[in-house]
Amino acid sequence: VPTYNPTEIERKWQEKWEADGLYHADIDYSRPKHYALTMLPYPSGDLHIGHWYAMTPSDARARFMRMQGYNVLFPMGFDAFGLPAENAAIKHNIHPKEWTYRNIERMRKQLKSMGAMFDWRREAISSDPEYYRWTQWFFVQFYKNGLAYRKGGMVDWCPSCNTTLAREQVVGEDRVCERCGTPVIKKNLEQWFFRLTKYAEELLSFEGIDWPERVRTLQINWIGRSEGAAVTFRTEQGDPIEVFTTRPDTLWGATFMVLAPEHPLVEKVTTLEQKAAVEAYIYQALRQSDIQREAADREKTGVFTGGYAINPVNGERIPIWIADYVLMSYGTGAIMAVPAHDERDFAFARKYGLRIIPVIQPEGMVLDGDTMEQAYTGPGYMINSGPLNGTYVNGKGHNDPGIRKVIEYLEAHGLGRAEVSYKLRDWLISRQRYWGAPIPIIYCPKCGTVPVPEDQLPVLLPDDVEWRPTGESPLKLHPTWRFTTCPTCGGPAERETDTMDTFMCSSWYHLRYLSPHYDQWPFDPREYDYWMPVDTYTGGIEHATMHLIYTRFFHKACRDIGITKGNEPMLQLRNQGMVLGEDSEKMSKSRGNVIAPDDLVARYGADTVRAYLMFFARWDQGGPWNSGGIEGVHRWLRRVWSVILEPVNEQNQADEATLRQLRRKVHQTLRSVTRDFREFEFNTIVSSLMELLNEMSKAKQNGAWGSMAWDEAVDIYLRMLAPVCPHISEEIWALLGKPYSIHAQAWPQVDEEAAKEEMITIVVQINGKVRDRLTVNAEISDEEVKALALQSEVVQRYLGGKPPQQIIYVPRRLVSIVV
Ligand code: ANZ
Ligand code: ZN
Repeated sequence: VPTYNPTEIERKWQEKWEADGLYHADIDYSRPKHYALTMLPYPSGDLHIGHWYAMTPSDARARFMRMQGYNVLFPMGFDAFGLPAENAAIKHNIHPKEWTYRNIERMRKQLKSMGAMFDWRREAISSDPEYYRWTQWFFVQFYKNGLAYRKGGMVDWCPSCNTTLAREQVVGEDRVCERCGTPVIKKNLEQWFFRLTKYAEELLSFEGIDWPERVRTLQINWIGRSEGAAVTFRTEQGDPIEVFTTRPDTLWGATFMVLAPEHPLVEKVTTLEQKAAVEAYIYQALRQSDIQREAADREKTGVFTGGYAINPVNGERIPIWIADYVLMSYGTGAIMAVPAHDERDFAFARKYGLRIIPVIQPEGMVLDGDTMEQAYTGPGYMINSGPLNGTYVNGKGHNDPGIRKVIEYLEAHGLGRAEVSYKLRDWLISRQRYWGAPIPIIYCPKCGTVPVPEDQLPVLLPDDVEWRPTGESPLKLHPTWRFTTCPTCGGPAERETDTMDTFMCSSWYHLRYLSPHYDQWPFDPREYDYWMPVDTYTGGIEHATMHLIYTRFFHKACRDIGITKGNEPMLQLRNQGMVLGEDSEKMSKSRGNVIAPDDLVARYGADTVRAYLMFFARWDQGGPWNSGGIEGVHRWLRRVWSVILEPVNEQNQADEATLRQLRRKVHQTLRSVTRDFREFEFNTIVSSLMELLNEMSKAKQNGAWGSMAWDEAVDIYLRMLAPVCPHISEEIWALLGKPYSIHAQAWPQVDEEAAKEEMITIVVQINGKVRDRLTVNAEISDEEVKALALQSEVVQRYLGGKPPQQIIYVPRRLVSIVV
C-alpha cells in the first residue's frame, strides 16, 4: 500500500479534474439545476483563512448537491475594482491595474489549491472591460427608467487632501482623514444616486426566501420604517416647515421647533443678532457623523436662530432652534419639539430654559411642566389639546386608534397627513476615484445630460492617469479623456469623470457568471432561464446590509425594467462565522496571530484544512483556531487511508452480529450526514465520519474485511467523505479500482432496515417467576433497564408501593426482582 502523500495526490487530481472539465456546469434540461454561489473575493493579495472558511464548506455543500443528482453551478471570480488597489498602488508605486491583475493571478492559483469544484470557464472579473461594459449598461438602463439621478449631496471631504473620502477612509472618534489626519468635514457635491428608497417597502418583505433571522433583522433595521404624520408649520414670514413625527398626538405640546444645521431654511429664519452664533454652530456640526450626532447619551447642544414659527393647531408662537441631534438625512430635517414627551427634546428644553407643556395625561398622575424630571413617554389621555382632549393614546405612536383619530383630524383641517418615513437613503454611487467603472454620462452644453449610447459602451478606463491623490477626480485631470462629442448633437461635450461605487459591480456578478464572455447582453437569456435564481448563497454576515440590500434592489429594479424575472435573486442565504486566532482574538497582522492557509496546505494538504475548517466549530458561529485540532484531523485522514487500504494478515470470519452492527452504523451515519449536509451542519458531518471510522476499524479487527458489509461500508464512507475531502477520497476510490470519478457518483441511499436499532427482549422475573417482558434498544444502559422494569405495571402491582428488596440485572437477558 502506498503511503498517504497529500501534496502529490492533490496536485495530480486537480490537474486531471481540470483537464477533464469534471466541474463544467452546462445547461442540462434532464436534471434539476442548483446554483450555488459563494461571495467572490476582492483581489487583495493573498487568500486568507477567512476565504477558505467561507468557500470550502460551501464547496462541500455544492458537491453534496451534485451527488444528490443536481446539475450544480459553482462559479468564482473577482470583485476587482476598488480603493485598496489605489492605496496599494500609491504605496508601492505600481499601477492599480497591474497590482490587481497580479493579485488575481496569485489568488486564482491559491483558489485552485482548495480543490473546489469551481467552473473556471465562468470566471468573471469586474474590472475587465467586457464586464464593466455591462455595469455601465445597467447604469444607463437605470437612468433611462428614472432610477438614477444626479443631485447635490453631503459627502465626507478632507479639506487638506481636497478630496471626498470613502466611509472607510474616515477614521477615529474625531473623524480624521486616514491619509493626513486632518479633521474631515461634510461637503455638498453633485453626485449620482440610485433610487433605492423606491424599494424600501418591498425590501422589508422576505417572502419566498430563506434568509437567516439575523440578516433579516439587520436589513429591517437598516431600512428603518416609521409610521406617523407629516405636519406643516409656518415661519412668521409664512415659509412652510414640514416635520415628520411619530407622535402627532403631542402636537399641542410642541413648544419649539428644531432644524438640522444643514436645513435650507436656516439662513432665512436666522436673525442678524443670531447670525454669528448660528454660523459657528453649523461649522462644528458639519464635522460630526450622523452616528455621533444621534448618540442618545450625547450632551444636546443647539443655538436659537432668532426666528419663530406658528404651531398650526393652536396658533402659538414658538422659537426655532438649530441642533445637531436633528439629522438632515432623516424625515424632513426639521422637527416639532415636544419636551414633555420626548427625552431628547426634554433634555434640550431644560438646558436652554424652553417651555414644557404636558399634553398626555397618564392615569393617576398629574404632570407639571415646571417640575417634571423626565419626559413622559407612556400611554394616557390627551389634554391641553383643544378638540381632541380626552382621546386615549398608547404612547407608542404606531398601531393606535388614538393616533388614527388625530391624523384624521389633521387631514380634515388640512394641517397634515399620514406619512411613513424610512431611514434608508438613496444609494450614492459617485466616487471621485480612478479604479472603478466610469459613469457613462456625457454633459453637453446644448443637450444637457446625455447617457452614452449602448453601442458605444464600454466607456474605457484609460491607463495613463495620475492616480496619486491630487484633490481632483483622476479622470478629470487626464489631458484628453473627458473631452468628447455629444451623442445627440455632435457638438463638443464632456464626460462624467467620476466612477461607480464598486458595490454596483458586485450587485450583479451572479448574472455575469452565467455567460462571462457573452457580448449581446449582460447575460445569455437562455442561461438565465435555466440557472436563476441563485439557490444557495454563502458568505459573511458583514454584508448583511450594504451588498445584500444592493443586490436585492438591483434585481427588483431590473425586474421592473424587464431584465430579470422573479422578485428575489437569491433564495437561500447562509452565513459562516469567523475563524479567530488561537488566542480567541480576531486574526490580524499586528497581533501576530494570523494563520496562513498556504502554509497549512503545504504541511497537511488541502483535504485536512478543509476537514478541519468544517470540524472545529459550528460553521455559522466560527471560533478560535487550534493547532492541536488540525493535527487530530490530519491523523484521522491518515487512519482513513490505512483502515481502508491496508489489508489484514489473518483472516478470521466475522460473525453475523459484527456485520449487522457495521451496517447499522454505516446507514445510521449516512442518514445523519445527509441531513447535516442539507442543514449546513458541517462539524457534525466530520465527527460522524470519525466515529464511523472507529466502528469500521473495530469491525475490521473482528474479521469484517472482505465481506459484503465491509465493501459497502467502504463505498459509502468514501462517498460521504468526497464532498469534504475531494482528493483523498478520489485517490482511495481509484486505488480500489472503482470507476472515475468519485465526484460523478450518486449519493448513497439509506437502507432504513439496516439502520434500525437492534431491539432485544428482556425477561422480568418477580421472586423467581417470569411476570413480564421488555422490548428495548440493544444499546440501553443497565440503569435504564432496571428503571423500565420497575415501572412495568405488573411489577408495580407486586410491589404495592413499597421499594423492592433486591434487583439484579443479567445483561441483555433478564431483570430479577425480589419483593
Ligand atoms: C414629535 C415627537 C414627540 C416625537 C414625541 C417623538 C416623541 P423614529 O421612530 O426614529 O422614526 N425626528 C424626526 N425627524 C428627525 C430628524 N431628522 N432628526 C432627529 N429626530 C427626528 O423617530 C421619529 C421621531 O424622531 C419624530 O417624532 C421626531 O420627534 C424625531 F413625544 O416628533 B417626534
Ligand atoms: Zn448635445
